[in-house]
Amino acid sequence: MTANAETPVLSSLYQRSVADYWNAEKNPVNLRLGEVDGLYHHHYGIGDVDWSVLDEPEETREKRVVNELHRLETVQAETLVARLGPLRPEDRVMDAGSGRGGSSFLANLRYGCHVDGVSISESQVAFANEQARKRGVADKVRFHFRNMLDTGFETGSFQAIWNNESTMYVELSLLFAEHSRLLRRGGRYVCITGCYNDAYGLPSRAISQINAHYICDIHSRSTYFRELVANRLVPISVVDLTAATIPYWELRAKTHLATGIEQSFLDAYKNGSFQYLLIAADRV
Ligand code: GPP
Ligand code: MG
Repeated sequence: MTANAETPVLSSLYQRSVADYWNAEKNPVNLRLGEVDGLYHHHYGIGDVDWSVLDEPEETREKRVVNELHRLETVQAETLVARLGPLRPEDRVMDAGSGRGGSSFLANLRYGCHVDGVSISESQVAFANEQARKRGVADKVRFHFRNMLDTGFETGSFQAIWNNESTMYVELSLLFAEHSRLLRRGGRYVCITGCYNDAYGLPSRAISQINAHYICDIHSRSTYFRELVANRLVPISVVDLTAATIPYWELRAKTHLATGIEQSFLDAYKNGSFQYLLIAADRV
């Protein structure tokens, strides 16, 4: 449970339960997709769907479905990574909640930069470091068993930081204080997240179902902007990706890879109570 005697990585029972989930997680919807090209994602997809994959004969259908879902998830990660730049190869960036490493590898591919990924799941960290070795980028892309709320990295040492669907596991006041400390002035923060739409009041039932499924705690839209600004992170662009992610969920719901949470996402997005947002901010 500890990285060293003074600073335990996991600081609560809640964090322990999240770590247990990810240490044990082996969903085919993540592993089969990752096997396509070695980019293992733990986030959802965006963009137009090629529906012809569902018309395939049985022998080829599963493979085409896997490729199509993976393509949509990679488009999502590339959309996030594009907002981190411009970055130089000597720049250092951090992937907060790095999972099996997919977004980190894409950032390194695009910019050649140094990437540090952090996760409270030791299995994910080991998996991602093995991927880095296999891809021949272990000198530049490294994964650490650390807590994104208290990373231990040096103040002002990062040019960019992102969370790809990992902010719902932490209190944003603590997260953005740490990001603000780590980013140098003029650095960039980007997240893609699902948030509840507080124009409708408290979260809907579907959002409670998503929280229970992943052991997370989806924040309201207003919490993001309040806590960003309170921590010297000033939004420069906000993109509502809700309409762009619905087709991914429609496809996923119709495939052998569905996990049972698909209808909750579709209900929440379609009734307006839930939004899928990209937020980019500058550290001032
Ligand atoms: C999991 O990705 C992502 C989360 C738990 C974050 C929750 C996101 C929201 C927008 C609320 P995954 O790829 O591990 O999930 P799955 O196994 O369902 O594909
Ligand atoms: Mg997934």
